[in-house]
This record gives sequence, structure tokens and C-alpha cells, in this order.
Amino acid sequence: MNNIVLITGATSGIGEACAKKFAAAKHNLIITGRRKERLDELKTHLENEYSIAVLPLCFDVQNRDAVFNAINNLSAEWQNIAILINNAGLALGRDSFEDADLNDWETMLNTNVHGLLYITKAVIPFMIANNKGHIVNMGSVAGKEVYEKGNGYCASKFAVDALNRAMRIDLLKHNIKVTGIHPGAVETEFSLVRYKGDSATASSTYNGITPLTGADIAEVIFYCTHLPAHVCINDLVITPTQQADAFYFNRNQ
Ligand code: NDP
Ligand code: 8X3
Repeated sequence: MNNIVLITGATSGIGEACAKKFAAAKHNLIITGRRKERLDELKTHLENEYSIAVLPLCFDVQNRDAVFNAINNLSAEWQNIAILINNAGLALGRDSFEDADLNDWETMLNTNVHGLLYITKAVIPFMIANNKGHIVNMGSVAGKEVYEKGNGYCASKFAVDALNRAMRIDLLKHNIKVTGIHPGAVETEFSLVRYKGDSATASSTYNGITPLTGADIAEVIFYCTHLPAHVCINDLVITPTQQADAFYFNRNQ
């Protein structure tokens, strides 16, 4: 099977939008996440709608053994992964450093950094064997600038930015493209997760702006991964028009 795209965190938001975008272009997909029902629903929907093959893999990216078990046990036809979208991730809390919860920090670092490392390490042997591949790493404006009460989340996304650059250097000899995508405000389940179910605070994140959607980011990732073989976009920062960077917003009054 050709054209296989592995998308982590495909059960909502940007990952789910990527799954729909790539499915519409007839890519076969491996989709991952912890919520099995959502994975199964998405598989059924995409296979019926686009006549492609979808393999759902349910695991927590923080669990190193679960990641390697899932990827190492792929059948030969699913090993031919052309594109890996390292998207699974989260923010937890928006607290000043001295008040922040150690468990929140550990979960963010274990998911956003360790999880990305495990998945990538498990997948790259297939790309190396093919002498080609494309890895897309989901960073953030939070990985470009540190903001107040961003501490642990910013640290995790600065690490993603560093890993993105490090991978590009080390995997150069294997003809593997590496692209960092760094969005600003995208309206997904992200803020609801960050504010632990407080929907009023979560929705206030987008007050007075038209935020990006998961589909906007999926469009950009699709573009980056469909350029000619000799072209690699290294790094992109994408914000809503009403957001300049991690700090400055032009909110409607
Ligand atoms: P969502 O909360 O909508 O989606 C997050 C996805 O990550 C879900 O599919 C979730 O699946 C998965 N995920 C989270 N933790 C784990 C885990 N431990 N193991 C496996 N999968 C996990 O948020 P977004 O779509 O917005 O976020 C996607 C990425 O984009 C994240 O890396 C985020 O940091 C980044 N980002 C988001 C921005 C935004 O404003 N929304 C801006 C910049 C970057 P499940 O719960 O089923 O496991
Ligand atoms: C999500 C964007 O600004 O909330 O990564 O950190 S921000």
C-alpha cells in the first residue's frame, strides 16, 4: 500500500481535520488517539466517504511500550509510512510558575515531548528503509515565545521546536523531510482541555477574534507535504489575522 499517512491525535481538532483532508486526497491513514470510540467512528466515516483504508491504533503516546508495540506490530502493508504527522499534544493549566501543578507539567512533557520522540523513533526505520519520508511536528507560537503562565507548556513546545531542527539535520542523510508547524489560536478542544472542562474560560480564549480552525492547519500541512520531492518547508508560524504572535491580539471590542 502506498501513500500511508500516520496522524497522532486524530480524535479531535487539528488531527481529525488532517485525517479528513488527507482522506479526501485518497491517502490511506493510520489514526491514533486514546478515545477508541472516536477512532472507530472516524475510520467508518472516512472509509465510507472516501473509499480508502484506515487503521485505528488506540494508545497513550506517553506509554513507551504501547507506542513501540503498536508500531512494531504493523503488518508489512502498513509499514510503508510516507508522512508522519506528530500532532498529539495538550496544554494543562495556565498558572504562574510557583502555583503550577507538577502533574500538569509531567503530563505535558511526557505527551508533547516524550510521546513525539517515541512515535518518531518507532516510525523512522520504515522511512530510512524507503530512503524517503516526511515528518511534520506540531509546535506552537508557545514554542517560539514564552508568555506569562505558559511555563511548562512553552517548555514542551520549545523542545518540539528544537527536536524539529535536530531531526532535520540528523535525518538529512536519509532524505527525510522535516517540517515544523507553529499555530497561534486554533479553536479545537485544546482550551477545554487546558482549562480542565471550564467551558466559559475556554471559549473566552477566542473572544473578539476569528480563530483558526483545524481545517486551516490541515490545509497548510497538506500543502507542505505535497510539494515536489526537492522542496522542503522547514518551519511555519501561522496565526489568525487578528493575532500577531503569542502576545498581541487585535480583539473586536
Ligand atoms: P485537541 O484537544 O482538539 O486534540 C488533541 C489531540 O491529541 C486529541 O486527538 C487527543 O486524543 C490527542 N492526545 C492528547 N494527549 C494524548 C495522549 N497522551 N496520547 C495520545 N493522544 C493524545 O487539540 P488540538 O487539535 O488543538 O491540538 C493538536 C496539537 O496542536 C497539540 O500538539 C497542540 O499543542 C497543538 N497546538 C494547538 C493550538 C491551538 O490553539 N488549538 C495552537 C498551537 C499548537 P485523545 O484525547 O483521544 O487521546
Ligand atoms: C496553543 C497556542 O498561545 O495558547 O499552542 O499557547 S497558545
